[in-house]
Amino acid sequence: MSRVCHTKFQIIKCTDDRSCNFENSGEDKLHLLLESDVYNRVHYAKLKFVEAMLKKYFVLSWFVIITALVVVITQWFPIIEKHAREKPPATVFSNADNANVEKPCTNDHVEWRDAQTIESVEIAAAPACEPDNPYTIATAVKGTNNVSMMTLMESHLAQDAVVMGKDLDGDGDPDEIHIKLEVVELNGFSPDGDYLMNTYNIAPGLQPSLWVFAPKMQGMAVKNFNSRVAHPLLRAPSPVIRVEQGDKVFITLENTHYLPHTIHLHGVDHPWLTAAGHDNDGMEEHAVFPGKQHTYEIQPRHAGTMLYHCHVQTAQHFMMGLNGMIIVEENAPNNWVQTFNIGAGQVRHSAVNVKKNYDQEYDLHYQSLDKQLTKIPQEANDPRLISQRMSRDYNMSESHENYFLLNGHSFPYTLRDAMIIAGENERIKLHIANLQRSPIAVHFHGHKATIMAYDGVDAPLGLQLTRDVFDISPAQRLDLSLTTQNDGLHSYGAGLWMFHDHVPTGTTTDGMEPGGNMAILAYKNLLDEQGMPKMHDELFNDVFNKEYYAKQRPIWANGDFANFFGDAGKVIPNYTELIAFCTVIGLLIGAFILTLRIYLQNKNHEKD
Ligand SMILES: [Cu+2]
Repeated sequence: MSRVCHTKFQIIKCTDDRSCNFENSGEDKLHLLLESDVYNRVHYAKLKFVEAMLKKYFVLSWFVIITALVVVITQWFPIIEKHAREKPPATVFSNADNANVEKPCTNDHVEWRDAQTIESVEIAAAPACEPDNPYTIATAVKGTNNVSMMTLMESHLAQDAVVMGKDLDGDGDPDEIHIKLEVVELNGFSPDGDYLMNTYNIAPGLQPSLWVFAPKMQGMAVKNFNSRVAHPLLRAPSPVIRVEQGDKVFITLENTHYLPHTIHLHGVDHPWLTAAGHDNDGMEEHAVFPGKQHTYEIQPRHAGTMLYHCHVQTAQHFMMGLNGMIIVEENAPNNWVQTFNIGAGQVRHSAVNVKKNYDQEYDLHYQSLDKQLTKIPQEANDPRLISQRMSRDYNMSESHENYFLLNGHSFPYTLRDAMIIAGENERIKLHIANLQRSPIAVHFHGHKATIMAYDGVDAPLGLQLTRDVFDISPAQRLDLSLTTQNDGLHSYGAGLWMFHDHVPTGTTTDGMEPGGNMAILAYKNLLDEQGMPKMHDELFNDVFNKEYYAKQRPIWANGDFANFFGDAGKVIPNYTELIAFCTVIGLLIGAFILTLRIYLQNKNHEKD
């Protein structure tokens, strides 16, 4: 297509757009030029103009455009949120998917719950769903050297885990005790595959890596050949150790772990050096290396609730779980104490003087874990890397407490084994130790307990305070007397009374409630035949569910909550606003790209 054009310009030489030269040819000369040529010339002139403008105002113009863009985005971007404020979403009533609900009680060893006598050791009944192994208890009382092979095998303790020696004072109980502890990693990385080994769930689906002291055991660290689940003896917290006042106690740390550790006996009467002049205080400079062992020697003159913990890279190793209670019981005739209380808390064979004054006894170990710290052993398979990440990359001063445990479990698993189970008019002794990073404020619903000892030292009468909240700083211990006498002061009567750390984080798991160290002071008649509290099934369906702690479950998924509130449906956006918004943004981006192209094109022209 062509047409006649009048122009006062004549193309003298034109090889392409960039090399055209024009000269004034006078009014009398008319030339036919193709339309495209005219267009090219006009277009070129325009480009020159734009280029000049861009050069002059490029920064200014884009400052204006970007400012406009920011204004538009900040004004329009929250349209969905704005919409939710103006017009809340519809309610969705959905039946929760209960496919992942765990059985609240696994009933693995129902027979362990009964009161029984093994090897002439009287073991109290443990009504909770997951009782401790009574054979381990009997062996921990009598010593691995004083029980039958059958009991020893059932106890799963190693032959030299608790060896009882001579009765030095002739009062009918052994006074020379040899204890062996190992160090075990739970939920650690396996070099054999992409999975965790010695798994131990603190709550449904939650497997943070933990290090614990464990009594030296026989056999496999897992349940069986086909399982990666840790043997029940290997669990959090590190076991409570009980010895008698005046006993000569030898605690040997056999370091079965890949990093160096020690045992520091916090608050326990012990000389700085052993009889042979070796370290006895467990400081870092005397670390026990992997594969090595060291024996600490104590002969405590003072009874009370004390602690033991690792003192190598203390902050990290402590928070990984290498801490426990050591309780020195008052000296008494025929006082065979339960050397290990592994796990649940209830002392099923109390010392003589405790039995005289109390109906029951519990050890309550409060502990917290940092999600980041407890992930480190799962992300590397090299002790140097793990150490480097824990002590250099990880910053303890920026640490968090994400999981809160009572006796090694978070709610709802605390309902399986960490309940206090009471009858009416009982007197119960509680040993509470705060082994978490922050202070705790333990509160009992429906009860006021009385402080009997602070940090293992008996409280004088004036300091035997009766309270319903007990503030305990890190590493402190309180011995309490809890009575279930329904007098309106000590107890308000039978119930399923919750007890928990009243610091708001204490009842959460990774920020979600219910969780954390929530447990129940349950009156016996309010437990079902499995030893679980008679609570709404809906609650159990919600929390005995790994989806819940993976934050994949609706907030109110079951029962009355679900029927009343339902779940918030999707917020429907205002489509007109959304389309307009997208169009404007699209145009602005288009304009930017276009001008940038022109700018660059012309820059290239200049170069040529
Ligand atoms: Cu350590």
